[in-house]
Amino acid sequence: MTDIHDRVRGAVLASALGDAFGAPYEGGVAERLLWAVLGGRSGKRRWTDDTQMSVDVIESLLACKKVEQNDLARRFARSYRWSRGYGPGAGKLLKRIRQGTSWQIANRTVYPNGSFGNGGAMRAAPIGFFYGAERERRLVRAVRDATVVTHAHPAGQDGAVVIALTAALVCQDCPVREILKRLRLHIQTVDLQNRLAVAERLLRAEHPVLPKQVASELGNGIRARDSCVTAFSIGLALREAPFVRLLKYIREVGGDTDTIGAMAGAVWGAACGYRQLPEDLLKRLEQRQFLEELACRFADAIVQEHF
Ligand code: F2R
Ligand code: MG
Ligand code: MG
Repeated sequence: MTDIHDRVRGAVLASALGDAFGAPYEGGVAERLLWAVLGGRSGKRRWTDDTQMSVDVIESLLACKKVEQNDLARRFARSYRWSRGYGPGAGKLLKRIRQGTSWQIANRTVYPNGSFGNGGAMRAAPIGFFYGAERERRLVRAVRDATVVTHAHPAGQDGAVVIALTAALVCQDCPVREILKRLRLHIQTVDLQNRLAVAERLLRAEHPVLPKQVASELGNGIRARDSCVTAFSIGLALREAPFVRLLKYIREVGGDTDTIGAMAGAVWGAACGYRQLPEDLLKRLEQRQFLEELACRFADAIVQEHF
């Protein structure tokens, strides 16, 4: 088993764990109650739209060997179930695609300027691994192509670039300073650029930064600008800490905990690999075997393609 294989597998599983263990803490009282009912049915930790859409992306990449927008749209629409807790706009958009509207029209019908939610970023890390950081511009183009299917707004796409490029660079043990430099070259929106500047300051801080400070300075909300750099920063800051500490930190940051967990989990997994994941958490993950097999096939394909 190569190092890269372990890291890709680790990132896919850590992202699913971050989603499933973050989900019970997402949102307000009503959302938590609903999730307690839905999530408690199988006796396992149930994952949400974040993992479902990541599965769709991985299966599409394995089938098409590249980002193929029509295939992604079909898979996203086919997999949609309200009970996985999709974003409100995303749910409407996917139902329209299922009814026959093309994604090029559907992606601007709910919000005429496109969605700037974090739903494109939460599923972006696999694209980073698949394309690899060696050909950075090709990677960024592929991420934007995959994201625009549901998130036409540039901020939704910038969030996805932050997560995918970071995951790919972390896989190569790229230093944080260099990751920030590379991200700045590709991020188009002022909001995300500003968030990166704040993250750089926090990552350089001499003392550990408290979760509350991360939430107030980088955000913890459902919009890409309020969660993607947050997850980036947490994943990098805690990449040498045990996975359970990452989960605890994310709970304390609060807000969109499943998605911050999924994105920070992918960054953490790319740094630490599968072997560092706690078995007792994996045992409690819904459809563990299915996710493990998929992650393994995906890692096989990446190793064959790049190495
Ligand atoms: N659905 C959830 N969580 C339920 C909690 C909802 C919460 N009370 C709330 O609405 O704040 N989680 C899942 O959704 C997130 C991913 O969402 P995605 O796929 O980006 O969906 P959507 O609907 O396109 O965007 C999310 C929200 O962002 C705002 N928004 C986006 N674009 C906008 C625009 N152009 N103009 C105005 N608002 C825009 C809206 O409030 C959207 O509902 C993940 O957290 C996933 O776990
Ligand atoms: Mg979710
Ligand atoms: Mg979420």
